[in-house]
Amino acid sequence: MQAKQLLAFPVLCAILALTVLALTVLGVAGCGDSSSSTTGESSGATTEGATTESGGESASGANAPAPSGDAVRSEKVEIENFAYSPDPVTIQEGGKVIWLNKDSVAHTATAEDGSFDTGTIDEGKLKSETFKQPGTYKYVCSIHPQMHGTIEVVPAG
Ligand SMILES: [Cu+2]
Repeated sequence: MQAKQLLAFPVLCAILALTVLALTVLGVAGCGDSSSSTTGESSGATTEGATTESGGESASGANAPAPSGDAVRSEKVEIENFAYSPDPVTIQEGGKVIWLNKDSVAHTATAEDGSFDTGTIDEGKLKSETFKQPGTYKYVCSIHPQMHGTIEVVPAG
């Protein structure tokens, strides 16, 4: 009789302990699921930010000037916010300047001495001029005369 009771008690305790353990494990597993999915989301956002940064670096690298100090055969001038950029520009004789209008209004590149005139350059459009004679060419926008630019044409060689 006594022996039976002694045996039954630890068995009952063991069953209770296992039940508590099982519930605890289930509870922990549930918490673990929700917290791990949250971690996944935040690490995804971090990756996006890093991608944007590296994209910016490569874009600025593409805009870097050529390492050579020699005058170039052609130069692109962007027109933005009623200004020519870069300004002044230097090209070789026989080279050309290409203007790109990034404004939403039309502009021109018109020589002060009348030696060249691109005519109207509409929004998003390109116009180019070739310069055969070395010299300094000052130009304006015939629509907005306050806009000024300069082209230096140097002898080839
Ligand atoms: Cu203009």
